[in-house]
Amino acid sequence: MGIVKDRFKAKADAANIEIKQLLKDHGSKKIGEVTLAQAYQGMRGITGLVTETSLLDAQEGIRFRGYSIPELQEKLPKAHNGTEPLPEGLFYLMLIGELPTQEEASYITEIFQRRSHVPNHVFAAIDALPLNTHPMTMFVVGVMALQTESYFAKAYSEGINKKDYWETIFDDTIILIARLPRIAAYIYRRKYKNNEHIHPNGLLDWAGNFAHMLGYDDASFRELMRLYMTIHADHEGGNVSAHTTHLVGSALSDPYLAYAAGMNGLAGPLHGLANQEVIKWIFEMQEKLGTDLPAKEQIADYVKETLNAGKVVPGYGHAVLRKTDPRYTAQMEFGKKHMPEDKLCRTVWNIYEVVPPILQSLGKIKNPWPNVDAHSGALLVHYGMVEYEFYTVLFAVSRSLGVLASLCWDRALGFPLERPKSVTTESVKLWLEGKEQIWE
Ligand code: CMX
Repeated sequence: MGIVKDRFKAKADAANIEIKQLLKDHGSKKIGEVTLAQAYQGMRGITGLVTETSLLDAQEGIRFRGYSIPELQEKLPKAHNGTEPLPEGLFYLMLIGELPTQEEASYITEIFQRRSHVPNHVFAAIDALPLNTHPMTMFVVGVMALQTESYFAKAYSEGINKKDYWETIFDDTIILIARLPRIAAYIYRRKYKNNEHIHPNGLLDWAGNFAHMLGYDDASFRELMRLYMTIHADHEGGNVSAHTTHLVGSALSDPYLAYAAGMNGLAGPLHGLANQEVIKWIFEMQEKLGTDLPAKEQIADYVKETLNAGKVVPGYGHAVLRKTDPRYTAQMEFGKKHMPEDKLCRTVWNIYEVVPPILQSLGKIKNPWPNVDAHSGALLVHYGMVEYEFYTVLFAVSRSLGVLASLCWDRALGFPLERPKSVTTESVKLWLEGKEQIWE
């Protein structure tokens, strides 16, 4: 892990000096205010975290270290004969803050390959679960079983100096990311493919090898996995999976514990599980209407039915974004390039025309536009991956790149235990009557 680890250390040392000075000069400056509504309603818009790897703009979407998704598609290294970015390159960018060369991305590929061996007890832990267990539960159980390997937990129990925390966090991060595709593919093959497993191909890149182990060797599916693993990797720090990983990591829980906690959050239907919900919802619509290419009017009626039943339209809306998610657009472009006539993709594009005005007409939804999850499933179904309960595991493998690169930064910058203040409604009422102060 030498070169990248040394570079990370040099960047972190420089950042530490800069941040120390910044806090000395400006530490008491106010970064925002908190309203009572924000305290009660999901803390939307409160700036209270530092996450170095990416930044989300409500209008423009995500930028990773300053680069938008189209820019990453252009500038990040590609696989041989490929046109989509290598997620290893994005990981390097998030970790080091600079675009990697082709050699630097290959170096990450190589260290992931060398560290990818998964110990048998992890498979045994997954095998102990009934086959009808949700794949995300299997995945988190697999990650938790792998926690026996944590260098950080071992070093901490042996009394490591706090200035060295980052080093074993870094080692755990690399090893965990390297092993996740094998764990995820094992779950897929166990649950859906008669427990027939496929050996890793040591000549392939991280996402290409993942596609191979899942059992999809089509060159364009590998390209899809490279794009998928890149665009799902990070979405700044406040989303449930990133924030949870950061929060749990702040207790000095090791990367296995922190990442598993974050992925339990990703498994919620308002977050990453929405990708399975989208396809489930479309399949149910197709069945109900008896067609695999419903007309726009039929889609509109089905959307209204969903809303009238008190359910959300999955894949639409966002807590921060206020325009179409560029991750949706990147996938739509992939679909138009590789499968323009695919009926499910065409349905997804028709839904895009139908849903926003309906949501807008309700008058309460802040963002009627599609998010990343509105599109991903249709591309997977095209290649034959119809087992939609598995989709959030793909999201989880990708998300490891961002939340674990961030965790390395958290420890390298010496971020302390996270502990915001909470209040009770009783104390709020007393405060409103002027009888009690509710902040320190
Ligand atoms: N369908 C129906 N109603 C929706 C909606 C949707 N797609 N999106 C928002 N709303 C509703 C909210 O439930 C809320 O209703 P109430 O006031 O009755 O409680 C109201 O509109 C206002 O919500 P908001 O401020 O616009 O959105 P939030 O920040 O509260 O929620 C999100 C954001 C993503 C949870 C929400 O848009 C949603 O539930 N979307 C569907 C699920 C989804 O696609 N999640 C994936 C997000 C991306 C990801 O994390 O992977």
